[in-house]
Amino acid sequence: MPDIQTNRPALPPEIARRRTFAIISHPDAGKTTLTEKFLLYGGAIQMAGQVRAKGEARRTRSDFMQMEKDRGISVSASAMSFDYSGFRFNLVDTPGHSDFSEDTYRTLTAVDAAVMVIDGAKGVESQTQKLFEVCRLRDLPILTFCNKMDRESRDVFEIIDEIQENLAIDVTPASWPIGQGRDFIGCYDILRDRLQLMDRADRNKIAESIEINGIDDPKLVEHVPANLLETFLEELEMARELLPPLDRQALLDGTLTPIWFGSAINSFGVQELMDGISQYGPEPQIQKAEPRDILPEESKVSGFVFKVQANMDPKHRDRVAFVRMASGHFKRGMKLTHVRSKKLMTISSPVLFLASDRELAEEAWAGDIIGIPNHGQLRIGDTLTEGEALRVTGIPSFAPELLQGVRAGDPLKSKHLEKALMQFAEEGAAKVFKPSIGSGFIVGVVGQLQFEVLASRIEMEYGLPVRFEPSQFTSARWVNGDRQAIENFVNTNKQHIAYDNDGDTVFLTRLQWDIDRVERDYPDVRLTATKELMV
Ligand SMILES: Nc1nc2c(ncn2[C@@H]2O[C@H](COP(=O)(O)OP(=O)(O)OP(=O)(O)O)[C@@H](O)[C@H]2O)c(=O)[nH]1
Ligand SMILES: [Mg+2]
Repeated sequence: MPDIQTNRPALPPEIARRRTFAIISHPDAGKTTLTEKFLLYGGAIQMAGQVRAKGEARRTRSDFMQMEKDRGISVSASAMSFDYSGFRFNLVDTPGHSDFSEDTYRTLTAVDAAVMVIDGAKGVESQTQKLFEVCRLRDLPILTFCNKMDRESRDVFEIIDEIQENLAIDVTPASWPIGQGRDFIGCYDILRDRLQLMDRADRNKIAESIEINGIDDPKLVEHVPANLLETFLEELEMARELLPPLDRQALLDGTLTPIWFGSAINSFGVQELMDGISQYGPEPQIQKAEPRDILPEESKVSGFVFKVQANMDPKHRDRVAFVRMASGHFKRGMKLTHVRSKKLMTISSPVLFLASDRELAEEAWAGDIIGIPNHGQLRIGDTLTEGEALRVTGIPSFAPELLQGVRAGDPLKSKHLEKALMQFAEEGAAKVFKPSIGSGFIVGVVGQLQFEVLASRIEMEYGLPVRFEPSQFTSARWVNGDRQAIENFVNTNKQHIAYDNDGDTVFLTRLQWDIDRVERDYPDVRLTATKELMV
């Protein structure tokens, strides 16, 4: 049946059943824990590896880097695919910490929806607000999960109000919590009139679910203690009166978010959220590109790289490009045009990211996220097509805000260090500059924690202890202009000049005054804080 609003034909069923989304939130709200439970219900893993307290060893699937395991925080986005009740989920767990937000923002260009996790005790936090604004810019539909309801939480109406006020989006309750903190017993599933009871004894157990025929059903009295029942019925009545009902179109337009309440660690409320994503979440959407947008149902295959990760798995020491398929039906072995270099690439060993491992992807449809192992040809922002010169647009690149020098513990290992740094630069994990005078490297990142991640990864992945140290420079600007203009500029500013990993010229400085001076004295050169990803 054609879609009434867009007048497009219905998507092929294989595409229509795909749900591709990112899980986002302020640090620590429970994204990785929720991801684990999705995998559990998706049948991808038998028993979710508990996400334990910070500092303890963890064994979650999406936090695979050593530093993530050690610290209990996510530092890198990771993708996972699994089937759930007839749907194919492609989920990306993102890091909450703002030092890693470039990764998160890029991920948001590759998904059709976001699941926003809120800590029930904290409500809308600063990073939630920022991420929400990015979703808003892209008109991404948002589904909300209010987590940690097993603990003391804030008043439910207060949380909903805060979302409506701070984020300027309508909220509709998809479920309603019964009891609070230690008295929390479960939720009423508003969309399906069921009572879901949480089992505190077994965290991986599927909640007991009882069908309820309206709020007068005597089963309610049987299962809900009298002291909680009265408050619950009052609240539910108020919620139904004050808050809008679930309207799928409003959700897809990004003007309404349904909210589920639950406790990821207790596997509670997760299945209802997954059913909600299946039933109400968006199908694969149109991808913005130049010179024209890409429709998922186009028969020709296209996709784009939104993340590159090296050394993901010590077993397969290689570099993987994360590719969001934008259109068509991809089959393994296809030859695709790498639009930036205009070269053909045979995609012979694409992988699907499953819970515990990767598997060869024999095929993929628009909406899927696959990994393409490569030797550095594929970079963030690259588009692959069956020949047409399309370029996906809108993938952000952040300006490096902190610069530090880096040195190998063993000075004889500086060639090794260079190799490691180039790898991370190509991955997009840092900007690396080689000053034109002197030796050593200068590394630029967005947030301080990225230095720690780099140091830890260089040591783990290259066996190379390194030291980061203060640099005399604090800002980096790419130098643009014609060749002659750049040459003149370079010759008179040698002590400020460095080259990035592509060999492009960069101006390093400590003072805004210097930047102003260049702009005044060299009208033919242009300094930019970021480098266009696609040239
Ligand atoms: N009480 C309670 N704790 C939870 C729940 N869900 C997660 N946690 C705990 O909250 C902490 C953070 O969980 P994570 O899943 O790592 O949070 P995250 O959002 O992935 O964190 P970052 O990736 O670092 O932003 C862990 O100690 C979890 O065990 C829950 O439902 N109830
Ligand atoms: Mg996490």
